[in-house]
Amino acid sequence: MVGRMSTTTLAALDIDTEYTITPEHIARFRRDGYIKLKDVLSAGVLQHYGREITRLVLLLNKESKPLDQRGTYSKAFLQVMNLWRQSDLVREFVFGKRLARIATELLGTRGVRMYHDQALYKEAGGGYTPWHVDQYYWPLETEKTVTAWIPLHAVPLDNGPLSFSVGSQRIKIGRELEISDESEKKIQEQLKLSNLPINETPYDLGEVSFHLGFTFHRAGPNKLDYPREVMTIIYMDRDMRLARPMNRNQENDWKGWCPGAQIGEIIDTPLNPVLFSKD
Ligand SMILES: O=C(O)CCC(=O)C(=O)O
Repeated sequence: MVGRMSTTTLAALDIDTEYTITPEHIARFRRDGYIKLKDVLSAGVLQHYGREITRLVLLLNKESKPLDQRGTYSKAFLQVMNLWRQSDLVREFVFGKRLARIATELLGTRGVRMYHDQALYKEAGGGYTPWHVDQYYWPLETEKTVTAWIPLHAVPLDNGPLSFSVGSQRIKIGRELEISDESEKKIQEQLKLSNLPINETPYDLGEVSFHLGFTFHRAGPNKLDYPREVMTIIYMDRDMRLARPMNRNQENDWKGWCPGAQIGEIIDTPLNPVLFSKD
């Protein structure tokens, strides 16, 4: 009886087994620049690790102003980064093979490394997240990067789910804009001209999305009276090399997320462990 119970518990906390990625998933991800996958993580996993992630977000976030006294960026979410370095339990979650294998399959690489993780909690009444591309911030040589956006609960439309401009990873506009009212306005205008569809849909419990570093995305405000709790893991090709920074944010990212890496060399620092490898 005890044996059976512990097997059930272990199954409920599965973060390592393979999630089947089909050629159709890969083709869709590469065409659209993102994919939303259902039933990736169980309710048990999300509750078990989510409790610890929430504890750390409340403990470590540095926001002290009320929402109505903040700018657009800090109204959008409480942001706490590299939680894997703060807690063995979060490290276990972030080092899980299930998500890292999906990232590897979607990118078509030999494996993936950690760029960094971050929790993004949109508070009750929190503002929208402006249109942007992530790779504006990253001093990386290629486009082989993917973010797993992992809601810790179901996210209805009024809770601020992530939305995507479908196929926008191919459009070379707005890549020089940091997250701001300006990026929201200018990118919105450009995307309208491009006539690309927008995917803004709720997330079911256990659903996870994966988006490329150059796919345009945003999130609506949280109109509900409870926070939108999301963990993210940013994966990069395990053979990714450091590029010469092109802006102040990329300089800061180099210092923060891959200190000691050398321009033109593979980013193989203690902060960038390989999370999944095919060999
Ligand atoms: O969670 C959000 O509101 C924005 C998330 C985002 O931009 C990202 O994960 O790249």
